[in-house]
Amino acid sequence: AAHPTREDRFSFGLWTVGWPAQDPFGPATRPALDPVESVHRLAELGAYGVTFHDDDLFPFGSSDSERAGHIERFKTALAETGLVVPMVTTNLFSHPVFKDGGFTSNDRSVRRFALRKVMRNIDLAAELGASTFVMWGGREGSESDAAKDVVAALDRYREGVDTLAAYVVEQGYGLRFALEPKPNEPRGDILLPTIGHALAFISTLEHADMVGLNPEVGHEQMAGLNFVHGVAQAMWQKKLFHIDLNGQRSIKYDQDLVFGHGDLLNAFFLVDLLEHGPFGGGPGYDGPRHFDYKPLRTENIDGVWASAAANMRTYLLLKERAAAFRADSEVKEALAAARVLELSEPTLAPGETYTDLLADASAYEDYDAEAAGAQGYSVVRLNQLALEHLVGAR
Ligand code: GLT
Ligand code: MN
Ligand code: MN
Ligand code: MN
Repeated sequence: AAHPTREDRFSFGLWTVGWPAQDPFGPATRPALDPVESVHRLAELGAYGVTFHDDDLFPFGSSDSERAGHIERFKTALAETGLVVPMVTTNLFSHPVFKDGGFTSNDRSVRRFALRKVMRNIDLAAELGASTFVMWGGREGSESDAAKDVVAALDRYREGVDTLAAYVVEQGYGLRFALEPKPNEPRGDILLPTIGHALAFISTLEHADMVGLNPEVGHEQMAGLNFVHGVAQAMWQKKLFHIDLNGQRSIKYDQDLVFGHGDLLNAFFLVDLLEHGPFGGGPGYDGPRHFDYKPLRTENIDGVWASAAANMRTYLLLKERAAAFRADSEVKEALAAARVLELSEPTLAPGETYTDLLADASAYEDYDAEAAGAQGYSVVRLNQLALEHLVGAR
């Protein structure tokens, strides 16, 4: 059962398996990978989709005919393997022109160039049948509070997303945008640093309905936040348009580990939420299970494909364990003992108003707060049952 198939809808960025493992302290340890080979290998391993930045497919500055040639080879590989392109994104962070940002560079000409680069790539995304267009603003930010007017930057960020949304609507493209938060790296501080900041920003947009999130496991964890909580709120606000699965071990640089190779218990509850929805009922997540990770710098090409397979196998193993957790009668009893499902019951009765609440002496005047304060919630037993399912002890 832990063998991936197309129905599992696993997808990978070309930049993940294709990362040659250069870092700030040393050069690449692996040769460049041909996107065509990545498409074939990912298909053989059981993925259904592949995603990319414009610059992953054709080098920045390619002539029109070079660009077309790269796209043609890629399309042939897609046709040969049946892989689809569910998501496309734009590189607004590598070239030095973007060193102070794309949509929010202090230099207006850079902002205009960035919008044009994205529009061109939106056309390609539509041509390839993608449904989601990710925007990760890695260079939108600063290292100095003197050097960036954050209020003006947010105006320009909104202007950029509004302009691009209007373009998508007027072209009749069936695309939705997914903003990807990250707190820092490569900038000292990045705008829209967390799921919460991004959700608040989206609520100010002209086309807020077509803009959601692409949260990444490690990015919330870099900020010390609980990824499951963030994803749950994104789902609650119907903004979980896409997801970047990977692993991170605590607050430090962006590790982009294999999914589950970081906070494993949080990964278990994440898969449980995506697959089964909240405990009290409601939909899970039905989009692609997209891996955004980096094969370790220690690995050669065999290790690259082993790590791609590991992402999918870990997800499927956690999915199995989560299903067993949900089906276990002792877990059901423990959920009831912890009163987890009681939270789905509205606090006021049907038709009840605050006037009725004020008149209810049992809610306040006669309420035994001491007794309620003395009760236990049996959380440890429930959590231990989850852990035992996770490690295969049940
Ligand atoms: C880059 C970043 C990722 C984003 C990608 C999309 S690019 O690798 O670190 O988290 O998802 O632009
Ligand atoms: Mn990351
Ligand atoms: Mn990354
Ligand atoms: Mn990502």
